[in-house]
Amino acid sequence: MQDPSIDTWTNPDGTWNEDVDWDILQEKHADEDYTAPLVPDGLGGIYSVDFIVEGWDYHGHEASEVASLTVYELLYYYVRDGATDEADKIVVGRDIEYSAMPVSDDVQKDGWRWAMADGVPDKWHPEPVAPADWDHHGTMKIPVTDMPLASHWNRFGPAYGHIYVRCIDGDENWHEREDKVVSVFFQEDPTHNPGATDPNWFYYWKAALFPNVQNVTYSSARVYGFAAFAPPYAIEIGDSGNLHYQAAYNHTALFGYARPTVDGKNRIDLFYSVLTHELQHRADFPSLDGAPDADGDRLPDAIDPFPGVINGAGYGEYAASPWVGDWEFRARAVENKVAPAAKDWSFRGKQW
Ligand SMILES: [Ca+2]
Ligand SMILES: [Ca+2]
Ligand SMILES: [Zn+2]
Repeated sequence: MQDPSIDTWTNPDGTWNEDVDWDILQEKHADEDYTAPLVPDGLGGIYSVDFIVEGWDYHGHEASEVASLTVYELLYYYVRDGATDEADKIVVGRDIEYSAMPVSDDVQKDGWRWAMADGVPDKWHPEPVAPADWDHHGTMKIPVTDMPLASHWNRFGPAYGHIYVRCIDGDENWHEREDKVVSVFFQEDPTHNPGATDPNWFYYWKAALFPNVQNVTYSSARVYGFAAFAPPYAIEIGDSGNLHYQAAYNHTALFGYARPTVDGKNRIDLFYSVLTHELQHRADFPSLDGAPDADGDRLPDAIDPFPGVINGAGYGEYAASPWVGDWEFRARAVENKVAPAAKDWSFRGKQW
């Protein structure tokens, strides 16, 4: 048989591939590399590839006998949060369950290694929990010392969640995959961040939503929030910035919307709302600079929602104060905020 030649193989779905190798035309033989596709779902992680070599010329066509090759996939079963079994979602400091398996038991598997793909710098360093060493399945955990700086809050999520796993077969061949991508979350707690003193939800949400706003701190002494009346109008945010800690919110129906309720999905919204509220106070507090103020409540007529009435909004909690009620009205009028989901990588938050 003269040239040309074509070698041919089957895909896992039964279709045929053809690879014209023009070197074969000259050499009549060639070494070919073949990268097997991943096993499609539903085939149980195993399939056969049939190879034949065909050739034809002006005189005719010949084909070799079929040579079958069995392809095993190093198969992911799951990488998930251990307590909730949420697939492809893991949380710093919580147990992560993992499992992968070559499907054939007639091939010895050993030398397992699990990791998260290295970055520069390396972001996550999961370690095995049980058993004490890596295996094809088990539990691992990312240490809380891996929590990133606030300005690196978007290292959570899938950005560095690439899972790497490898094993060795009975012929001492290494097999590895790193195409599993999981999203990494943080669990809200009072510490566990490089800032050390603030709750981590405050630490990360402040950076995500208000990265350039200064003089905002967390204070456990505050219920909701507080803005100082004198420069630099420092703001303190309390635990009500997060419904995880406090269910009730003392909100009036004056603005025609319901406060967010506790449903496990809106803590970042509460933080966004409370800080937006305090920032309105910060904007208003310096406003009285000799401008007309008919009712003397220290809100100039131009921005006083009730310019002729002291505490025109009628806030009962401010009845003892001669003037702050209408300031409060302005802050509550702007506080109904919904945070973009992309800003929230908290466990059981908007992207969980
Ligand atoms: Ca006024
Ligand atoms: Ca007024
Ligand atoms: Zn207020």
